[in-house]
Amino acid sequence: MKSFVSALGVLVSATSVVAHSTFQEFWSNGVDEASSCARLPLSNSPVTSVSTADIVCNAGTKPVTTICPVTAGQNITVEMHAQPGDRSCTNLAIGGNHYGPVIVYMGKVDNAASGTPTSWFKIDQEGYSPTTKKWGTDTLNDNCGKRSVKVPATLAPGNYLVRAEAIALHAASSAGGAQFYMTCFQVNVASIGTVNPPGVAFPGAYKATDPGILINIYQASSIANYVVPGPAVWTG
Ligand SMILES: *[C@@H]1O[C@H](CO)[C@@H](O)[C@H](O)[C@H]1NC(C)=O
Ligand SMILES: [Cu+2]
Repeated sequence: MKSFVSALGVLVSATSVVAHSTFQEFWSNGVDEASSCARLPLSNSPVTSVSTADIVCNAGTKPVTTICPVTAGQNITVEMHAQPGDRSCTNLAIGGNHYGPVIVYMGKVDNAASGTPTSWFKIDQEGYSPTTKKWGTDTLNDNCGKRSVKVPATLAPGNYLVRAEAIALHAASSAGGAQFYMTCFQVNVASIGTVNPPGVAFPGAYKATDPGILINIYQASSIANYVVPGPAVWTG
């Protein structure tokens, strides 16, 4: 019995680690840039405080010098997986009932290899659809962890960080229970556009009590009109 219990303990802790995930890879208009311009987090553990610096680009990242080329009006793709370096489509991108929205932000910066934006605008989001009963994270899992987003055509050229985020809400019915998984990618946008859209600050954009962050997702009535946290999407 004792060995059964300890084996169960190992199984349970292994499962909860497997459920954690990281946005790891980046594609520019269909070209696989792998993790070359990703500020990879040191672990796949979530950030749970919306008010610390960790909410910007995760809790400690590996420095990287590459800046991926991006063209305004074309698509970029962010790719999430559970384990570092594992791009297998047979493993869920984010499992363990880690349901929630998937959001992509960009922020302008002088040098994407060293700087961190003070202002972020949202270019894409998927919350919950009562019709399909799918969360953004379900769609990620349906697409082997990939989500493609159009970089607005009117965006001004220059260095930016792309901030890809999944928020797991399986334990979000108490404050501090939501789990934030984000990675920042270093990019340079080529563009004939001129727009510098208004943005929000991290920390600051989210509150622990936002309706999309403090929520019981097991109650159909509370997710029927799910409100994704942060500002409105800017599409250019
Ligand atoms: C490009 O991104 C948009 C979302 O901004 C998406 O609807 C579209 O399917 C993407 N196109 C491709 C080819 O992935
Ligand atoms: Cu988790």
